[in-house]
Amino acid sequence: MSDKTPEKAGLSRRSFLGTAAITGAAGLVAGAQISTAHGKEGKSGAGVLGHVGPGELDEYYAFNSSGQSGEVRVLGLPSMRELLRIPVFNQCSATGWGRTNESRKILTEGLTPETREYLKDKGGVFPNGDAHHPHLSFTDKTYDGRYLFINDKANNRVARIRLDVMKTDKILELPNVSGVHGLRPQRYPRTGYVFANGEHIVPLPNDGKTLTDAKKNFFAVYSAIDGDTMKVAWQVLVDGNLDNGDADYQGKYSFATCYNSEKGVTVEEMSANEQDWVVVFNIKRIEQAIKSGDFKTMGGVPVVDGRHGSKYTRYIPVPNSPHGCNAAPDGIHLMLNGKLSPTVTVIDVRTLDDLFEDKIKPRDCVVAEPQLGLGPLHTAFDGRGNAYTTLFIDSQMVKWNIDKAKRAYKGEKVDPIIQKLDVHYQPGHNHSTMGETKEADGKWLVSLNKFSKDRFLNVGPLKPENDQLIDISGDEMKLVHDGPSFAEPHDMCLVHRSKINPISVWKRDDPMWEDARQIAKKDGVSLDDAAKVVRDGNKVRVYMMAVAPMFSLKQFEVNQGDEVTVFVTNMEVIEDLTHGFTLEGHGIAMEIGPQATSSVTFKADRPGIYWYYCQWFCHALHMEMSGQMIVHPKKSA
Ligand code: RUQ
Ligand code: CUA
Repeated sequence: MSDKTPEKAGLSRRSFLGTAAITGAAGLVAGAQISTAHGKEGKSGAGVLGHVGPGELDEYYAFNSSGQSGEVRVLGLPSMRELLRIPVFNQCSATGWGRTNESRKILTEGLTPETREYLKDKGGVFPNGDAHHPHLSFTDKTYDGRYLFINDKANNRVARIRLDVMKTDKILELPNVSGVHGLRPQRYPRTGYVFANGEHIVPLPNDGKTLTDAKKNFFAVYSAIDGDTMKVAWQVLVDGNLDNGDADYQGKYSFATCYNSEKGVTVEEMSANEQDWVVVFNIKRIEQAIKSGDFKTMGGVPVVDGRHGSKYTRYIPVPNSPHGCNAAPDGIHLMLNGKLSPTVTVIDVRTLDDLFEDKIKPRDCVVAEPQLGLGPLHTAFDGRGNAYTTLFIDSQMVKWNIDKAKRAYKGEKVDPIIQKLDVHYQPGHNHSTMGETKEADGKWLVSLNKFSKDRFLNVGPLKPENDQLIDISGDEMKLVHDGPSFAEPHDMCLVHRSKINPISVWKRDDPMWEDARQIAKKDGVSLDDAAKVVRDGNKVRVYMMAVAPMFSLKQFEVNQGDEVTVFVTNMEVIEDLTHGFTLEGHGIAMEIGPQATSSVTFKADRPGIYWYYCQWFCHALHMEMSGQMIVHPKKSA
């Protein structure tokens, strides 16, 4: 917390609030009361299954992607209560994401020059995203609580969310790629790389000069992003397309499934082959290729040729149009979910060194291929040797034993299937608590179902999805809870709360508003103590503070046609005391968290009086927390 509290900034809280009477009302500030009352730990698993009582805290965070809604949602588990929405690729009416200068910088700085040019007369930022795969950063094979990464299939981007403040801080557009789909961070030694799959095949460069002959001219590209700098480290050109991916537990290999080895453009063409494949990427060899210059620079990044015959990749045949790709917490097994085949193909990653040395054939890496049911899409794990696979067509979750599946593959008469549980309906992803880390604890499983049909009150033609909570702590899976969710969570990470330690009050030196800090410095003001209007030609910069229930500027005046930037700093030092700044008639609203600064730039081209107000209910006198922008009309010539 900054030592620049309002008192130190020369503004006593009392004088800032104006009267002692109003100061007395400060006791009605919600945050002041809550700050000492911490909830009790939820008794998850005890008492009523999955029930977390009023005032009790959940044991797990669930980070839920939101598909075409473009955001990330944070839930508590097992209660499945929604706690937060983190805007990422979308525009947010509450927080001003997409409108504030801070968010627009993040939304624009990672775009390619071509996209920036394209968006120039279209508002400068993409209005949408399609976020499928949220995954946290790792250190030594488990979550380290630093970041969450997520893909945008719609506009070819990867975003990073800071988990200390639960805000997006970087968004990178990948060049050479069409449809960023599968995404996984490196598990060991740390993240490290964030691997992202290009799903659609396109000509390279995709500049209109080549438009036909997909088989010969179209390609997919695999990307490794440096998770620390959020820059592309390298890319690999592959045969076929790429769907989902994962990384191993050794830091040696990463993987991507391919459902279109045919390089078809119609459904018939894409599903013609009985087998497609999983591509295995040899991270060390690719790093050496980058060092020794065995790459082409395309779209400003190094691209290694990983097509058939390359020493950087291997293609292991997998039936049939495989989808999900899941590394087991035992660090040994990789599951490739057959989708059009009723099987899951299991690879032993310890065989991969020999595969790259050409001592064995690709299919020699397969150690099991159990028949599980129709439409296997994704697999989760309990850390006790069992796997849980979603069956999209059968609308079931199947629990099976990895070791038994291996014995059956060798010819032993044993059934790997332990239980099939009906889910409602058509599950896509599933995720188990800590299930993609070495600390998989086998307590809960969520089935993310694509259809809810009759499970909830009818809300018209657009039904919610249904994220179902399943207790997997015992021998039998037990369905515990139906969780409706709006369009359209794909995947979810279930993280023990001990891994996540967000702050409640921003630090004044946070990099989020570094630009604002620099601009203020040039104007000779400090964001921490400002109540000031600076005119600079036809640019006007307005600095103000927010402390319940007032803005430090009750009024500011500009001329029609001025470019106005408003900086608001929230000087509250207690938790859960967010203010807002909404300027009526101008499409402007922003969130300002405790000790944060937010800014917004707009053209004042409507003469008149416009009220601004705090849109976050913050005080008994919240309605009074307002001020006026006076816009003087242009003098007619
Ligand atoms: S995919 S339903 Cu976009 Cu994760 Cu498998
Ligand atoms: Cu500040 Cu409402």
